[in-house]
Amino acid sequence: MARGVYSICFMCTVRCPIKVTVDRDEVKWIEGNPYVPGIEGALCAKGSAGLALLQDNERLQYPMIRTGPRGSGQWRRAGWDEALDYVADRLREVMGKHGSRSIVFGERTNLNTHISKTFMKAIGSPNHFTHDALCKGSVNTAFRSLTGYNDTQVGVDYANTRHIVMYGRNIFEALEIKAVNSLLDAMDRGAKLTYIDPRVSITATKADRYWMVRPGTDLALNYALIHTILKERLYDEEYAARWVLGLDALQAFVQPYSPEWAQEETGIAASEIVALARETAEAKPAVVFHYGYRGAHHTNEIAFRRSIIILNVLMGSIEAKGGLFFKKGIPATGRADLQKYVDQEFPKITEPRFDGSGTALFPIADTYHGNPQMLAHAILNEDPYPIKALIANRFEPLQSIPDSSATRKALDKLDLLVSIDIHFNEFAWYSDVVLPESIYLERSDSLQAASGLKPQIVMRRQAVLPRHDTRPGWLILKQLADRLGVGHYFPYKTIEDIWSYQLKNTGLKIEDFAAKGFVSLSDQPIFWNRKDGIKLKTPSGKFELVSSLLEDAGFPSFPPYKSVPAPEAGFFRLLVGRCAAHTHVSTQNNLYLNELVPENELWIHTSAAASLGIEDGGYVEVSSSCGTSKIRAKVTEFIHPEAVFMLHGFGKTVPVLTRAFMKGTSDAILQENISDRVGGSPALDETLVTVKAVD
Ligand SMILES: Nc1nc2c(c(=O)[nH]1)N[C@H]1C(S)=C(S)[C@@H](COP(=O)(O)OP(=O)(O)OC[C@H]3O[C@@H](n4cnc5c(=O)[nH]c(N)nc54)[C@H](O)[C@@H]3O)O[C@H]1N2
Ligand SMILES: Nc1nc2c(c(=O)[nH]1)N[C@H]1C(S)=C(S)[C@@H](COP(=O)(O)OP(=O)(O)OC[C@H]3O[C@@H](n4cnc5c(=O)[nH]c(N)nc54)[C@H](O)[C@@H]3O)O[C@H]1N2
Ligand code: SF4
Ligand SMILES: [Mo]
Repeated sequence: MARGVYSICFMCTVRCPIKVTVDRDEVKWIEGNPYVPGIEGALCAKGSAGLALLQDNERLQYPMIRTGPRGSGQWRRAGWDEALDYVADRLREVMGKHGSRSIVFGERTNLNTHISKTFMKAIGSPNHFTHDALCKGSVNTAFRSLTGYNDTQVGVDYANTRHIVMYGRNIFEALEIKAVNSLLDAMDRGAKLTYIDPRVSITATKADRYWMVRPGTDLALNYALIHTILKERLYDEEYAARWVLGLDALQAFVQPYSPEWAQEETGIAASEIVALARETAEAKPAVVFHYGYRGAHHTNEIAFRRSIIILNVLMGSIEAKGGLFFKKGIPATGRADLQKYVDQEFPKITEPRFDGSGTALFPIADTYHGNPQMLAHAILNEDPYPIKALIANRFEPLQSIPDSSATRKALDKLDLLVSIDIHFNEFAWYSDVVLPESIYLERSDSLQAASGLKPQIVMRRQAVLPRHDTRPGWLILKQLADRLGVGHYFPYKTIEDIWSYQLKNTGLKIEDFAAKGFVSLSDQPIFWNRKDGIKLKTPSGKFELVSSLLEDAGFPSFPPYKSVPAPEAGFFRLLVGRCAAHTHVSTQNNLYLNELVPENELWIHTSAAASLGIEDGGYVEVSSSCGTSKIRAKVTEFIHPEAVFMLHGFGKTVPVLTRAFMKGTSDAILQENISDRVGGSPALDETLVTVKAVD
């Protein structure tokens, strides 16, 4: 008989709650969890394609040890004991010769990150990094500089907003189901959407106002908005008087940055900029200037993200209904937080991190996450010390870090490459040992504390038995730890042991999750009082426009604007992004999703294409200072003439991925590895490329 299993989707990182209908160990149907407001059965295309992932015979099926040269595709199947012994032996050798610090563990944050971090603390290495800096490190630092909280502790009240402004936050393609549904409902009730992007994305087509900004100049636009808001006293004066530190300094700073000045730089009419300032002020405090993720990554990104958050502060929208809010965690509901293995006592690690995070290179980046873009530099230059082994878990160094040829060269120097993945990604194919994880439908994971206006705890529960000889990540790491003599930090055998450990002090039980897959801890949204109750964590207890975090590290709070020159003739700024049918580098070979979007194309403006003799659908060669690759052209009016654009995640060179093999190209081949050293993110939209027609 069919039964419903409540769990959490993992076709992308958003982790929507789902209901999986299972009959005799077969998945019959996947839908959004009907009990969750804003989800109510909904799933995106990728979520539905979980069925194709389960049945995919091109995914990793058993542990493997390399037998030929790296990348040759020569493997032998191994049992788990043999593969784990092999990895543990090599790790022990490396640690014996070069110390624990020579081992690096990189992963995309996931429900078991507290276990991966435990693993690294147990073996005594400071070098656990996450993908965070590659995604939104500068957003993280910008929030910390202004509020003392990082970006994951902040949310958007889409449902109640009256006007939302997005800078390349392409929410209708780079989507989160609940946010999209809530925003569409708000728009039905009259909320306005202003969208700014050098490219006409799907979000642009749904906006009330769309501006094709000149690439990389959004900061000029924001300085002009702030200039207008302060000059016309459009801000929330009472809120500013209570909560803001440095308003006078900001006012003096933006004085020269008039809308007329910004018009020259951005290509957006001064009158339009003034109109937006006035319109958003009318809707305040139910206004959101979305802080974004991946749009506009440049070396001055920190200043751009701060300017967006400052606009919210001026509108008094932080902790207002319809604005931004600080996410409330389990303790805000009077219960103790989940217990984490990583909070145990470990021998102290005194070595610095390998990636410059928290040292002179990236002094104020978030050391919890690190700066993975330094991987190749650190390995090739043994700076600050030799690295010898890399374990990548749910992370793809060869496609997710800019300048893949440098990364590959660096990997060649390592003694051990281990991939914990579900697919043969480029890194897995190049590694020495592959430890295949069971997919999300075949495994349970650690509980997730879902903080928000109404905090919850959510459970991923196994729906069916593993189809192949795969294991959950939390078990793989424990079994490695056992072999390295540090198994006592992993006091569990089953997932129930992990759940009980996590829930120990909360007053909740595993059974509480059976009915709906989650436990709600508050019926009412928890807002702090905007008059006197906002618990800011900056030293001053205020929104620090003049930031102690920045200034103590020697960085100005308000760096003067540097004009962005138009690329020289023949050059274009390479912009990248996502589409609704794919997740980063993970889904290009999925049977269903590959059918929807089989390859990426290079968007190029009609006028530029005409002068270069490029035809729509024809092939072009794209070159940067790092590499060259071939891709089909999409000739269109819908992109700024200074830019070209491609989707991230294509260009697979692993032959066993028959559906995605050699389709399109990888942006990481072309992107130069330069960073915003203050915020911590690589400047992924900074690279200039040339384009020429080829056969
Ligand atoms: N379908 C799908 N959804 C996802 C994901 C996924 O992989 N697939 N991933 C999730 C993750 S991890 C993330 S970080 C988010 C990313 O969410 P977004 O940041 O919204 O997504 P991107 O597609 O990277 O969009 C970047 C946009 O910025 C624009 N852009 C480039 N340069 C500039 C500029 O100078 N100014 C402005 N204003 N815009 C510019 C690009 O043209 C592009 O449209 O999406 C999340 N949701
Ligand atoms: N060049 C370039 N680099 C980028 C970006 C870009 O646009 N261009 N975007 C940046 C952003 S926003 C982000 S968030 C990061 C994302 O960077 P990554 O984390 O590297 O990307 P993903 O595609 O999310 O997943 C990486 C790997 O996880 C595997 N995987 C999927 N599910 C599971 C699972 O259940 N278990 C295990 N063990 N593995 C699994 C996939 O097969 C894939 O090989 O990339 C960043 N880097
Ligand atoms: S947005 Fe889609 S793929 Fe991502 S978790 Fe939600 S349903 Fe799954
Ligand atoms: Mo991301």
